[in-house]
Amino acid sequence: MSAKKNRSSKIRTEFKKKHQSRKRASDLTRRFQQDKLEEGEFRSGERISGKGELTRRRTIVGEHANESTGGLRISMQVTDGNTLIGRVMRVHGLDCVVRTEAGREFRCAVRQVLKSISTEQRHVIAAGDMVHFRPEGEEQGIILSVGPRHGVLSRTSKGKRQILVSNVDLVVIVASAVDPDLKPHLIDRFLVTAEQASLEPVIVFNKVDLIDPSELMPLIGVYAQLGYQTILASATRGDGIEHLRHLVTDRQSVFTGQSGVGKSSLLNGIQSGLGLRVQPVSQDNRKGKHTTTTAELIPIETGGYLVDTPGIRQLELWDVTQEEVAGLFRDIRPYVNHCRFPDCTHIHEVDCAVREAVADNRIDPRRYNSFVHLIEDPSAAF
Ligand SMILES: Nc1nc2c(ncn2[C@@H]2O[C@H](COP(=O)(O)OP(=O)(O)O)[C@@H](O)[C@H]2O)c(=O)[nH]1
Ligand SMILES: [Mg+2]
Ligand SMILES: [Zn+2]
Repeated sequence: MSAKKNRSSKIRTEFKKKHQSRKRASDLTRRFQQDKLEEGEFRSGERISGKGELTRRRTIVGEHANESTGGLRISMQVTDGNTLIGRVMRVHGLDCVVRTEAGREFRCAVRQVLKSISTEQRHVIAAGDMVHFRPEGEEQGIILSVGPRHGVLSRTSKGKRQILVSNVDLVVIVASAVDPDLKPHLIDRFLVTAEQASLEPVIVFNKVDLIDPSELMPLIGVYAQLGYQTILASATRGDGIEHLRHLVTDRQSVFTGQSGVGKSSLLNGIQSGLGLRVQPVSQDNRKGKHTTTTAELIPIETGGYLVDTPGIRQLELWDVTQEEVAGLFRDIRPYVNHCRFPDCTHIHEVDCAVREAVADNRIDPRRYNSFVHLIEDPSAAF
């Protein structure tokens, strides 16, 4: 196992040394993205990168790769050497805006063949996707293929799965200590969403300038014990901004949380000059009227992307079934197989190991309450 791992990382290192030594050292995202592509269906294709964007380049790692991933399909499409790789910043209907690693943006349409492949999904392309495209002029292009996805946030709408954003590395759950009041139940909901998508969450408690931070310690203690990273922040005073910036650099991060908690303020703090609109808490009653329902990526100057989800109120509990919920609470999960009834809901049954653990304080009663709320009202509005 470990020998295999070592071997592949060695291959990758040699590859970087040999072929990427001219790249800037700060260019981790790009390297990361290329590694991703090499592992997926782009593997055996010709890869285009580097200074002259349209120069052809062979993917060295491909020689070491096994052939089981079906990369041939792609290589046929890129033989003219006139293709680029980019990341989808946002989707507008059947068009989308794709950004290359050099920062050029192209408005791209989706190739007909790809459209017809898309039977399961409403859109074959989602924000965050890595795509291969053929430029048509300076600002337009045609998407030929979509790279493998990880970190997908999706929801089912009218019986169809809609991918909101793909290739997410981090979910930043923003809560405010006050104004609006701290709602730990809401944090727990977002945690469930992150767990379900297997995404790393970090919990930010913003507006700590308005409270005595020691008030938050019991709550933070519970989350820390579950292994969740927490940050105390104040967008106005600057607390926690450096830490956050460090976390999001070279990754694709989704910020989520109730409106008014300071998401835009934090994002503006992370990237000066971003200029997202900050709204007084009380004026936020007209949610999502004129906005789209898709996500939008914002490039970070130091590398990485922030994902803004303007028309999406919050990360909701997409595609989480009721039976699944207990397993998505890290503290409840260990007990679910010890209940008397295999289909125990952990709410009212006798001999319920979960309820016993709550009674003994082995599970935090407040967390259990969140669980019950979530089961009883999965789509509760906040
Ligand atoms: N006191 C204080 N106010 C903040 C802080 N962060 C944001 N705010 C205020 O909270 C309100 C909502 O901020 P905004 O960034 O628009 O929240 P969003 O809806 O989550 O994007 C604005 O009036 C901000 O000035 C903070 O750390 N401390
Ligand atoms: Mg905002
Ligand atoms: Zn039970």
